[in-house]
This record gives sequence, structure tokens and C-alpha cells, in this order.
Amino acid sequence: MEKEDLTKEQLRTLQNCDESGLRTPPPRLELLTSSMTPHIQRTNRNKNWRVRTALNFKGIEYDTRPVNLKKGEHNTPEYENLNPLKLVPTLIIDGQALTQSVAILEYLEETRPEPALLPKNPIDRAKVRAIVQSIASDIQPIQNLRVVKHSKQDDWGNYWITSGFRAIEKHLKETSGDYCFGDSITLADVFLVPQVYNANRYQVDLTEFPIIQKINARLNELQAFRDAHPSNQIDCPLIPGV
Ligand SMILES: N[C@@H](CCC(=O)N[C@@H](CS)C(=O)NCC(=O)O)C(=O)O
Repeated sequence: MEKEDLTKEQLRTLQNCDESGLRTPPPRLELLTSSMTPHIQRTNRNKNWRVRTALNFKGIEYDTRPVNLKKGEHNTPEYENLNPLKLVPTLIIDGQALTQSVAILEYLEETRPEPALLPKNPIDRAKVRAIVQSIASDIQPIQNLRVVKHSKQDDWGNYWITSGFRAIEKHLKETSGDYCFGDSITLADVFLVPQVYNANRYQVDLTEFPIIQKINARLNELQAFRDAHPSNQIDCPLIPGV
């Protein structure tokens, strides 16, 4: 994949150039990610968090371009041109604008395989991906703000995270060691930490989930995870250590 693979329109979007003024795209990767203003930050933009953690873990340098959801910056035609679903994150990498956090992480794993975030054995990979999908497809989307806003149930988020965590805790009984899958960090861990943060936001009683709690505490000690935390992002200087 070459830089030229970005369409001219996408390049102009990224560089704010007119048609005659195309410049070389920035050499570093660029992560277009939601703004972590205090208000937004409390709502936990955890798809960006996943991508940041994986980039940090793999030692891949990148620049962050905040997209302020509160101001509707994700709804502009420029952003839609990069991400037709108008959702964050978008990762600009290898001349492409990639969307969907799971697809982004799989791409990083395929193109920058070391250090690995998936085990070697296909059965083990399937077990890690099962945890990833439980969070990415079954637990997290139903607590997205735009979904919660349309729910009449006060305990909506708490209910769905609790029931999802029951399944994950069972899964972890079988697969976990120091981390979700044995003693190595995998994509499952990358997805778990932001989801536990969200669980706390919805006041889920985590005492029911000792394995999740133990793994989460261990992960939060690691530099790649600490650096990816929303409170440590350039546009969120105000709420340290949340
Ligand atoms: N499936 C997408 C979901 C992305 C997503 O929901 N992003 C949220 C922020 S974490 C967003 O952009 N929300 C804007 C909106 O709901 O209008 C992914 O994993 O990347």
C-alpha cells in the first residue's frame, strides 16, 4: 500500500490543501480521535483507547488529531470523506484511512506483527478473538451514548455490562493467566481495560468478577496501557488519573 492510495480528496482533507497544492502526507501515522474534553472524557471514547494501546504496545509512533464530537466535528463533510460512518477513530496509515477499531487492530497485527497481540496457534487466536468480539460487538455498542439516549431503562448500561462480564469471567476462568489469555498481552487485554472503565462509569459491581478485576489492575500498571488512558491525552489535561 502506498501513500498515493489515498484519494486526492482524502489527501486534501488531511492536509487542508487545494487541488493544486497537494503536499507529501505526514510521515508519521495519524490517529483521528475524539476530543477528550472533561465532558466527553467521562463518556469514555474507548475505541480510540483500544487503538492507542495497541500502537503504544507495538512501539509505533503516531500523531493524534482530536475530533471534537461535542462540536460535531465528526459530522463534517471532510471527516465523512475519511470515515463514511462518521465515527471515531480513523487511523491514517500506509496511505490509507482505516476505520473500525477491530479492523484497524487486525491490520496493525498483520503488518506490524511484533510484538504480537495474537497467539500463534489458530485455536488460541480464536479464543482471544472471542473475548474481543464479546466486548466489541455484544457489550460495548449497546452502551454507546446514542443508544443509551433512546433507552427508557435507567439501569440499561449496568445491566448489559454485568451480563456480558458474566460470560467473559467464565471465559477467562478457562483462558487467563496473568492476562486474559495466558501470560502474554493480547488484543483481549486491549479491549478489556476500556470496558472495565465503562463498567465503573455504569456502577457495575465488579466484586462479582475477580478475574476481570485482577487482570485489569495488572494491565493498568503497564506503560503502554497507562499512556493510552484518556487522562493522559494531549487534549485532556484536566482530569488526571481518572
Ligand atoms: N464500531 C466502531 C464504533 C466507533 C464508535 O462508536 N465511536 C464513537 C466514539 S467511541 C463515536 O464516534 N461516536 C460518535 C457518535 O455516536 O455520533 C469502532 O469500533 O471503531
